[in-house]
Amino acid sequence: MNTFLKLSDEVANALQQKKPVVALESTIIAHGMPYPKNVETALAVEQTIKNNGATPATIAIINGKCCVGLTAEEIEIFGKEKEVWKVSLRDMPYVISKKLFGATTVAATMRIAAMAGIKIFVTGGIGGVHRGAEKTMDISADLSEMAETNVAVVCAGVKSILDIGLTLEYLETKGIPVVTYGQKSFPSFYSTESNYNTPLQLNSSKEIAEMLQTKWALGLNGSVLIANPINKKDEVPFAVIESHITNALEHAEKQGIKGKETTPFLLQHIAQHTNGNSLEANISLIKNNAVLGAQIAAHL
Ligand code: PSU
Ligand code: MN
Repeated sequence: MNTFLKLSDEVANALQQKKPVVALESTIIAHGMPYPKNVETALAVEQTIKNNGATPATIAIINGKCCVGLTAEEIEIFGKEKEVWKVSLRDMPYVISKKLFGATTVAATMRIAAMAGIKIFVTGGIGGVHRGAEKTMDISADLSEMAETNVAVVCAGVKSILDIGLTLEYLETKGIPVVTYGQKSFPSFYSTESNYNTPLQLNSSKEIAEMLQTKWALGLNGSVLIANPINKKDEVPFAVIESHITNALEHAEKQGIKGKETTPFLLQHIAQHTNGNSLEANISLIKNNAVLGAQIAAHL
């Protein structure tokens, strides 16, 4: 086995016995939500996965190892500690060789999940093509990773801090299927709707699992984006969130926020300016995704 990989006993046993395992990322804990809600949510999501018959595997970099399956104490460190790196693919060799704390993004989490043999990964939202990317070229490594690595991603659609249309185009170019669970509209994270229809729709976890198996059996490498709309009662309507996003983007521009700081800055700004409403929506949708992810993993 890869010497940089360290599986918890729980995860190693589950994989050995071919039981369902669901990967989880750590950037959402360290850079996506404030303390202590981040830690509470991470633990609640793990519990939700267990309640639905699968083993959770939260992934992060600790002391030179890609850790798959964290203890509650380790999750607490990632939620609290200020000196945690946000690790996308390009940061992995630096953070691992320097033995720093690294919270993994969707891209890095997928790669490590694949090393461990995990096929399903649950998160809130992926990175994508940013608004204005035709000038900044800010396109998340999450998308190029999804073109390559055979780990399916369950999320709540694409957040409109990104250019949803361009992100869908990019996914199409890279041959990444985008399937929405149970509805025609492509969801936009906080809202069940966006201004886009979903390219594909499936209405059960079983059908989704069958599609994943078919894709990989055909030798078509890469991910499938599984968009799971937030529960209607918890959503923040599209128009409401849009005004906060416009505001956050203006502030980012004024303060010269660039590169890897962009996504965490926007997320934090929106959370602050929606009186925590967006945070509650975020927590609700990720638990909702955990249920679907565990169900799909069980069918695989
Ligand atoms: N979108 C969210 N919450 C998040 C992220 C994105 O709604 O926490 C995080 C994920 O870890 C994602 C990363 O992989 O941000 C993307 O960062 P970037 O745009 O710098 O690639
Ligand atoms: Mn970026």
